[in-house]
Amino acid sequence: MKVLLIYPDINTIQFPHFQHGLAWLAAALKRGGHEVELLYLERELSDREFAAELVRRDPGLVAFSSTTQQYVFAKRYAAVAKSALDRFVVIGGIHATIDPEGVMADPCFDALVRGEGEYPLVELADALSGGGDCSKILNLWLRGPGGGVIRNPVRPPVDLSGLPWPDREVWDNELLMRHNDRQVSVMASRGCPFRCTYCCNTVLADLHGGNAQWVRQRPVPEVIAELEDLHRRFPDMKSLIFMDEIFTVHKRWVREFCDEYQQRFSTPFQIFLRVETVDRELLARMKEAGLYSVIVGVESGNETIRRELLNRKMSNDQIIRVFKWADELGLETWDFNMIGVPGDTEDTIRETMALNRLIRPHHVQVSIFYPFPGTPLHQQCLDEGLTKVDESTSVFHSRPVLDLPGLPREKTLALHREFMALAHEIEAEKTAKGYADLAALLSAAQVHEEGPGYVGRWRVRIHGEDRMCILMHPNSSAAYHLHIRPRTMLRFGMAFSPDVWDKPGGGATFEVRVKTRLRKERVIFSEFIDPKRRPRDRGWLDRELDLAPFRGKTVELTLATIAPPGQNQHCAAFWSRPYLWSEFDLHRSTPNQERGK
Ligand code: B12
Ligand code: SF4
Repeated sequence: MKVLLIYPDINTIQFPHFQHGLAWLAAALKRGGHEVELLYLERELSDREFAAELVRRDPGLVAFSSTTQQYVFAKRYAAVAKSALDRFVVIGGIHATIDPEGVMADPCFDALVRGEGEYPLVELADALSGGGDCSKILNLWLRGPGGGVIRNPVRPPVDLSGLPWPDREVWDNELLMRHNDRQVSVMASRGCPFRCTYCCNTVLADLHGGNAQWVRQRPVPEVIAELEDLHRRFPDMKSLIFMDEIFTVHKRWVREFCDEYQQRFSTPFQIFLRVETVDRELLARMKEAGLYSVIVGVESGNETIRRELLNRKMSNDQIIRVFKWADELGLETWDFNMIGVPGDTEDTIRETMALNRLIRPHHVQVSIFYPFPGTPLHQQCLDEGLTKVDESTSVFHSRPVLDLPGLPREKTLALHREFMALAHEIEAEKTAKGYADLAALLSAAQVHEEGPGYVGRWRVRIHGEDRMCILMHPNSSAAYHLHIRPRTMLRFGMAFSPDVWDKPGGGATFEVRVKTRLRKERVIFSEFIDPKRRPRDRGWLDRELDLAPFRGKTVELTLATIAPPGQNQHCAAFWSRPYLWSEFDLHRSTPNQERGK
């Protein structure tokens, strides 16, 4: 039977990504003899477009996968699917798992799968194609003959060694590579042994018989064999990311993995970790094996909120220590923060900001808390009357949904903006390159702005690559007084925000000018970029200028953007990571700089 997997990923801040759940489902279905296609909805389709796509693909079974914030789209397109094709429509994934009653109340779904879906989905496809009975499939909820809901129990967690590797064929791999900086995603385990009150893992663990059964680590040789296959498939991969919730759960496993990995591969890899699960020695061992970046949940800087409310028992000291070790070892660091949790006040949010100032990650992510149904913290929010209605939204991470005593929603939003500005500042300083990072030094530059807010520091993501930039709407400029060392290069990238690529208007000229004490200003670089008309200009356009003629001198160096008169002033032109670099800075380069990050 042909199964169409549908994954809405609309209006998120994410770029198209590889999703392991879908990939494992596709692999299991193919092994079961079924045909599989994936419809990755990265933009909103009109109902008519969606129906046409469905009719063209003509599946026997329509299978949605959805997170909570994407459920509005899943529900809408499921209704369209029902009327366009009238095939069996099933939904799985985290939202159906944590809010099954809510999902079954929507008549557009014939059934849902709670928890892990490989075996239930294959059994459902088998039953539907062979005319068998699907009413007793474990994990499946479906409509019974009298209109009631049949709620089958959940089977134990699957044995990961019994599954085929996640399928890579149903994906547009070139698109994924392009959008994710040629980073390939892999998973060596499922589940997490911790029980944070806001996290769906806690619900999943309970559903599958408790944390002990829920956490499963794939054997090292199996993971290595899959990595060998991935290196063969994607010879131009730049890095790997292990999407495991916590990569460092079992220290002994990590050491065995590092031994094997280091012998075979040189691809840098990135992981998620929890601070209690590592010590300096383990971090150093992973770094030696190829680790270049760690992603760490900090969530709150207030220890009481973190311990009592979020059930995260680590201390601030532990967090500070791990970031210090990472810095000493030359690892890139990311952290996740959450503001607007019950109990948060302006003061506690400022404590979270202060902790970030201390640990100074290379990338700081700040979300506004959203209570996911089924989690203990969601229940607490309901009990305390902090949230009223279902405020599900696809942009929840930047919109508060709680009414907290002493912290009105507008205040949470204002603090979020302030935290984001701090994040940019920390990142600019931390990722400083060479001996003069012009983005970090912007506040010391003499800025000419054509209008208010025309020049500023921004982090921008294009084709999956984040960069710290100077936004410079034309006609504006920033002039720096700098000493030019021997053998100095000016490195920078030019770009336009993807938001304007398809808007009317033209391009702009990026210009670099230099003035010395004795000579008047001259233009040493000028290039016109127009992503609206030239597809090749859609991306980071990196350049390097040799500043040898100015060695030993103090100069005024100006970056400017210029648009044709009266045109195109809001074209969102960016200078990405402009910095001066001399050969003597070589010893400062880190693996991330080598990767061009
Ligand atoms: C890796 C990951 C990501 C990746 C990949 C995205 C993804 N959706 O998986 C990235 C980094 C892109 C990401 C981004 C985000 N994520 Co995330 N992410 C995860 C994480 C840690 C693991 C997911 C995973 O791969 N699990 C392993 C696979 C094998 O399991 P699975 O995906 O659940 O799939 C299985 C079953 O669910 C089922 N199944 C799934 N689909 C279907 C469909 C059918 C028809 C059937 C039968 C079965 C079925 O079968 C699969 C195989 O067993 C989960 C945590 C978790 N435990 O789920 C959070 C999680 C999914 N993320 C979450 C969030 C909030 C986000 C962001 C919104 C964060 C943000 N602020 O930007 C974005 C949203 C992006 C998006 N469109 O989903 C929440 C979602 C909560 C919710 N209720 O919706 C989770 C649950 C974490 C949490 N806070 O509790 N995430
Ligand atoms: S450590 Fe991370 S994955 Fe584990 S329960 Fe807490 S938030 Fe969820």
